[in-house]
Amino acid sequence: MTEPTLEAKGKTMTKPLMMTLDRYLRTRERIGPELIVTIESVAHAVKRISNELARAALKGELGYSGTVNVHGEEVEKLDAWSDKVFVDAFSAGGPVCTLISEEMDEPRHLKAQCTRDSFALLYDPLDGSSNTDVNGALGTVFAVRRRKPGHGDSLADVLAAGTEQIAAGYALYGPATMLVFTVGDGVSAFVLDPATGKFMLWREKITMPPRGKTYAVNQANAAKWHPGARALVDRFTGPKDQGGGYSLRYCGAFVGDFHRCLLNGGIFLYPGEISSGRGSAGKLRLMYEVAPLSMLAEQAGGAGSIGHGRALEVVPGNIHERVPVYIGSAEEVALADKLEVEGRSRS
Ligand code: P6P
Repeated sequence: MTEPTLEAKGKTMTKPLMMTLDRYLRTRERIGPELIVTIESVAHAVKRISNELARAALKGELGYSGTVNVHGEEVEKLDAWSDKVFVDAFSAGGPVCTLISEEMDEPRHLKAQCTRDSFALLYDPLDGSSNTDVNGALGTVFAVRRRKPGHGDSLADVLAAGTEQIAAGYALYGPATMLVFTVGDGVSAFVLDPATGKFMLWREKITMPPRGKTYAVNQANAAKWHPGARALVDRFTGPKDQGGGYSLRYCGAFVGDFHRCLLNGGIFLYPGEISSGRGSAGKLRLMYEVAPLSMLAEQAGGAGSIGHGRALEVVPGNIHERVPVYIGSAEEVALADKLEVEGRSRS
């Protein structure tokens, strides 16, 4: 029996099909047993993080850990704790043999789990963690890639374009905890029912509006951007009859800003900066932030770009490589690319 596809009727939603994540995973031909186990383990880690975030203030678990990560960013207590939740969830057996995390300088090789059909899991356990202490939006981002047989400790097979991802998704910890992912045949969203601890299907085959009304960027950095990025934001803030009239919505968590684009349309951008070192490529990391969300964007009919090319075609030089990012509705991303190219040709 094929389940009726849940159709979104405008913004009002038909009642969820009351289908659990576990059952949904088993109705999809593209999802084999190893990927089912992997996505269910992600969901388990997300539930633990969701529960902890709800109680952290009461338990005195907010604030900084006192350490700095490989990116030079202060590590929140919950960053480190969330990363350990993932390590624990995937070290107890299963098809994942390599963990690559924003919070780990080097990959974690789970050698005992390496077989011919192993996966690498790439993740940011707690995205937007500067929001932790102010009860703001937070997320988890993940991607799954197949490992090539005989990889050993080499990462050559993982350091490939994002088109190699076989699954990608995120959790958004907001008023509700949502899990949104794709395995390459459309984007599905689940909402965690606190009463049962089950992820319930909320929407499937989500399509991103081709154009939105909001843009998301840290505009305080405008003086450091290339001309194309400035021209793009000038367009959004200009007269409505000249393609402007947009509103700025920026929450400090990539996942939260992306989720708004996925459902309502619009664009998130974190441009590169005219400076040396880190700034020249912007802030966001390709392998466990930009590539996973770019897969989702494309699967929903949107786009993910680095300003002069498709983000999913970028081959990383290292696991923590940063890239500029313009992601969201197809029309806004195409405009971003156009203005970026024009800006560079003039400078
Ligand atoms: P800024 C969070 O640290 C993050 O990686 C993204 O989730 C977020 O969009 C961005 O950085 C915010 O950066 O420079 O605006 O604080």
